[in-house]
Amino acid sequence: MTDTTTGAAAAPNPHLPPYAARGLKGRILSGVQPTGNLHLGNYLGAIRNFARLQNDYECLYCVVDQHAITVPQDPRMLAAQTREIASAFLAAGVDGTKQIVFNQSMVPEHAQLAWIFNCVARMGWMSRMTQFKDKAGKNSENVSLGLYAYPALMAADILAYKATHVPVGEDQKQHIELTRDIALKFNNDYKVNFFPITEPVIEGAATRVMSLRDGTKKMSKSDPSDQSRINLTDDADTIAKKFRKAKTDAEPLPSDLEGLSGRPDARNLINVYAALADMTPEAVITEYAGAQFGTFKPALADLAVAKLSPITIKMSQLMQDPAEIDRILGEGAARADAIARPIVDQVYDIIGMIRSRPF
Ligand code: AQP
Repeated sequence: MTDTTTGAAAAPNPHLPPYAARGLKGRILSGVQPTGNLHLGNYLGAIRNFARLQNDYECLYCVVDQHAITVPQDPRMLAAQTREIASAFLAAGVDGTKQIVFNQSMVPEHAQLAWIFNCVARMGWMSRMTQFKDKAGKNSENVSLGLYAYPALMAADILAYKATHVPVGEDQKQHIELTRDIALKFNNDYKVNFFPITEPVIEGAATRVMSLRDGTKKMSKSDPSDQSRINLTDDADTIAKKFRKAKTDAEPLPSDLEGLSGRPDARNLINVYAALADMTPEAVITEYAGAQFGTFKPALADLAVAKLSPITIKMSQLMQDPAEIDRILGEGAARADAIARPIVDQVYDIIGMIRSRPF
């Protein structure tokens, strides 16, 4: 930066966050759970946007392994799945040398701040979280305390970095609203203007990709039916077969979006096509007006294979070198920690907890 009157290099403004001084719009934090079966919904709802946003924001992309253990995980699988998610970030175009890619448990400030937020968030707020109700179902007495407190840890993931924006799918909107409530309550309780009020970034034509077996249910890693989702590790034949077998009705495609009302399975496939082709759903329906699914599904399968195959291939190349992935995660964690540590130290100071450690 130069001073326009003197031509001399201007002194950096000490009050600006470092990303603002670099001309960036804000700081992003987003995470994905290493719970296996990374799918098209995770890609279109979140991971694809990670790479798209990286030129305008300082980005931290996190494999949230502490969230994963809110439900039982096989220890042998957790590490492999953590590496798989990190590979997906990189294969989808995230630049691991410029952006920060790491796993949550390597940065202790997430858990430290989560405890504080457990004491800020109210029971009533947590009880209203629809994801908890969906996941706990009728079994709420037997699920882990961690599953209930999950949104407070998610708020900590975001606010440990004072992140300004969080790219997520539609299903996470309520958790971001809770993060905003926690930030506001902390600021009010301690009479500080410390945490930012984070904005969700919910972008694209497929912010809520639905199951291929039931267009009223979210596509999900934990759905017992593998036919319900396109996994990022599926090969071209499997992708084509899954789209061919996707549940639809017997009607041809309508000529406008209104004609899709009451047809959730058809609506889902149109949205997925639109997102993959970077078109609007209106443009897709205009192109395929009157077409039978026998025509539309193979076109969708071809498009999905063309878009996903390069990512799948890159992911499997990256996963052949687990030591390199671990190196990237470790380096990312050190950079993440350098941002989070002073922020969480300030939080302890605001609360009145003594910080006199000699290290
Ligand atoms: N179906 C979806 N459509 C669009 N976006 C989605 N996301 C998840 N499912 C869809 C987005 O993907 C990111 C990572 O999600 P996650 O793994 O942290 O947790 P989740 O939302 O609970 O995803 P799953 O696939 O449904 O996992 P399970 O079955 O383990 O609960 C988030 O940004 C999410 O919005």
